[in-house]
Amino acid sequence: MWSTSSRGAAAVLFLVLSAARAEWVDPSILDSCPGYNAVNVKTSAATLTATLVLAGTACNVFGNDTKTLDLAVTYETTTRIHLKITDPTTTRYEVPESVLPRPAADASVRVSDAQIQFNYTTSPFAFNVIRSHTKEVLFSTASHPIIFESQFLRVKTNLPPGANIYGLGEHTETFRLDDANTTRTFWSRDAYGVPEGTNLYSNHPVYFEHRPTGTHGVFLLSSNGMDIKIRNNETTTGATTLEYNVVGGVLDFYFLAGSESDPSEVARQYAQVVGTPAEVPYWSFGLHQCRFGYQNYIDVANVITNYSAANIPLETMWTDIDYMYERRIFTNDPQYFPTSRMREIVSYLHDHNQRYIMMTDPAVAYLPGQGYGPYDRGTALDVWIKAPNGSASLGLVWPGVTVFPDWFSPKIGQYWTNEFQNFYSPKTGFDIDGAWIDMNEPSSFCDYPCDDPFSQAVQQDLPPARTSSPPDPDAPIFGNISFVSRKRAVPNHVGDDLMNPPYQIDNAAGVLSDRTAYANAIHANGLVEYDTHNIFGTMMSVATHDAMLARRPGLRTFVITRSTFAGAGRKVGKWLGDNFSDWDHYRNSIAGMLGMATIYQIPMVGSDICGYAEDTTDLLCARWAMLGAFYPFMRNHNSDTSISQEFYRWPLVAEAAKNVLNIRYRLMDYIYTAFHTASIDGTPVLNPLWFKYPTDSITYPIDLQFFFGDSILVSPVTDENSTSVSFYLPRDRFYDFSTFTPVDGQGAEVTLSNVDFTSIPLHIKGGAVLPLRANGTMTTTELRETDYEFVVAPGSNGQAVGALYIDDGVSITPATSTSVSMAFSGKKLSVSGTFGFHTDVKVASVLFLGVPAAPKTASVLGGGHSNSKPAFSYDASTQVLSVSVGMPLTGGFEVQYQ
Ligand code: MIG
Repeated sequence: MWSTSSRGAAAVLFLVLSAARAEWVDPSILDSCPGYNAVNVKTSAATLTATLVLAGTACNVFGNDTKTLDLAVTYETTTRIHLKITDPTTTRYEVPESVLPRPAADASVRVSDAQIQFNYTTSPFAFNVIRSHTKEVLFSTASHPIIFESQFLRVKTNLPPGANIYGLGEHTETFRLDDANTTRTFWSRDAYGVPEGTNLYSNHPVYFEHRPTGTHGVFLLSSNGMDIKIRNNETTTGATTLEYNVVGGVLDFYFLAGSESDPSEVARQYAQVVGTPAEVPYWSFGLHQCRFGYQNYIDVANVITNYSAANIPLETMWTDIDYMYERRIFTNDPQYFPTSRMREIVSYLHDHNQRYIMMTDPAVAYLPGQGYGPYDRGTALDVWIKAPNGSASLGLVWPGVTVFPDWFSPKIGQYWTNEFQNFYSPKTGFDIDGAWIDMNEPSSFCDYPCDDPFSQAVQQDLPPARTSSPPDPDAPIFGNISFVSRKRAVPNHVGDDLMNPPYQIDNAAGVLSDRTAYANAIHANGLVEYDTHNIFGTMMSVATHDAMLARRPGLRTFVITRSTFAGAGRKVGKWLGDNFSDWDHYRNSIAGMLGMATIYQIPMVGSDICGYAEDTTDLLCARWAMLGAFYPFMRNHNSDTSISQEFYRWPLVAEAAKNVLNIRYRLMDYIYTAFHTASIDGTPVLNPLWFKYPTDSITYPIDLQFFFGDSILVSPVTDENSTSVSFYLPRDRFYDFSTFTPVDGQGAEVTLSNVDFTSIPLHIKGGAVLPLRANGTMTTTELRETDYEFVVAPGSNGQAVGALYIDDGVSITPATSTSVSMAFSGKKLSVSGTFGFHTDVKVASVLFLGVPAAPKTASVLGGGHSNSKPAFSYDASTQVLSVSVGMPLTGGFEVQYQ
């Protein structure tokens, strides 16, 4: 039920401040602002509305306090409360529905059934969100008045001491944020080196808070610049708190109940708000090779050749901006990357079931009257972001002075798709299989104030000259949618200072407009970059997804972006940007990836394997190849000034890569199935340990181990040049993946001191049936023709379950598919499901793990393929029983032993 208590007006200190241009304000000053009283409270069914009236003398900290506000609270589902506070007198910016469609509310929700409850006091207005069952307070603004000014919004909640907070990325912090002193700033930034403690490329203002009693989530749907501060040293109370300081928009919160027992539930609930991830093509799980600095088409061809010579399966070759003519998008250098030779390379790849991807940047070279089609066509369609005076807003990027596409322009879909179709034409151009989009924070090299990008361009000598002469043009190779933004009123920014807002967020780049598009730049629909900066990358992502889809209708797209906002995973994957080739970045790639895959619903994610900037080493690269095999998106990439680091460059690294790619490829249907499930309901494809052991508090900070899918525990060696690793094995049944031998976790650290540089510790969590593919193929196309080996790894209760989803691997809506469930108990594996997808592939064998004694008999039961005496073998030292099965995937079957 709606519950309220009236605490009477709190005695507060009224402090009137001049609108200070301060970055730092004593929290007690904000806490002594008057806040609001709730009047006119109305409830109907699952919705509460009220008017909030400023409860005293305005404190006007960073502008004028808004006198009256509208509050609307809706129980949208039994697990989700939506709370919005807006200004009824003016249209303030909100993230457009075209960028993030809002979920519908379930009209039949009864407040009494909700798993979380909204409680409030009226004077002053404060609210709590509590877990209905346990009455725990999950979020509470009590004693922290809400502040609502034109360019400053503040909401603050108490947290339990030692709160376990995850999310609020993109960041390079530990996966569990430091509750003592974390400031997370949200303002997309080209964050070379991905430094800790700074704002990075992407913005996901959502956190999950975990307690032994449950996990819940809080999402502030805002793309405005903000700081979110977590502190545990409140001066007066010593309390732990989380505080939002936002420079615009409205207060638009989603509170997610999560669950008392299964942390992954909150991930699914978040997916109900921002959408589930796009299904990716099967081939995209193969190995990707890239670098900045392939000098010419011969380099590209050689890398492809060398991978195959080294017998390392290369699925997808990439080309960075090197291919461009003078670094202009939608052009190629006719001498270094001539169209005809590049078309040969792409045909070669396609003939060998391999793929090709090229980079596209957002910024378009500003070259009026010089015959540069992409600029001329965009100008004709009027699709550039504008400066306040109506001219195109200029930046400075790779090709020199640039304009930026306006993703809100009504013609932008037409423009972008047309450029993609022309340049990436299968018939006459570059027939790419996926797209890579970069610099979409958007990044500019122009230092603020960027009054004269032309002079800065001269100083920076852009584009840089080629350093080698062009190759022989005949050299032998291989010798060896557009956005439909709903009409909405232009947000009212009268009187606002967009360039220098009174509250300055902690943007590591400096002022809001430094090295990016100006905050006062205007979109076709009247929105300003001040509000939409953080969604630029996501809008480019959607436009690129649409363009790729137009090239290949009906086929899943594969787009990898650098900048994302909440919901981007519906369309694209993401790489974690410019890390360094060092052990720190190797380690913290796990936390970065877990954020994207587990919390933000962008599971197609990975870091640059072996490191991007500076020089890698063979030992680092070997370790990283192996860790990277458990990134959903597995790509080796580095910078133009770094030494070459393709896996074949060192015998040791080649061997490590081969070993681990073999494992990854065997697991490919397992992870593909996990992605399919994720695309339906948002179940995470990677799991931090605490997701699986939510009451084991030792797991809460662990971010050097993780589960790939539900059941493969990855525990990489984490120390420089070391061959030993201590990692945590929860109290549970595991199996060593390399031998399939049972290992009983004791809820303690295990030390392995003999991990050579070509192996990585992996364990299967008991309770799983894994559908493994066969060993040793060079492409995913071949892999899909190999038989399955089902591995039954029972949990401590003797039971195991698994799933296998198969389809054509490329269609958005496959004509047929197969969904198999595997269940093991009492010495019997039962396989059932629907078997629509035609394949000649069989389940060749079933391995039963942890079988304590040799069985006397085995049998296979399944229609015409039953076999009462299948061949089987048992290894007492590993306790593995292997049964020959030879079952086609046309119907259910059973395999048992006695
Ligand atoms: O200013 O395209 O993060 O992966 O190699 C650097 C060149 C631009 C940044 C990307 C990186 C890419 C590089 N790009």
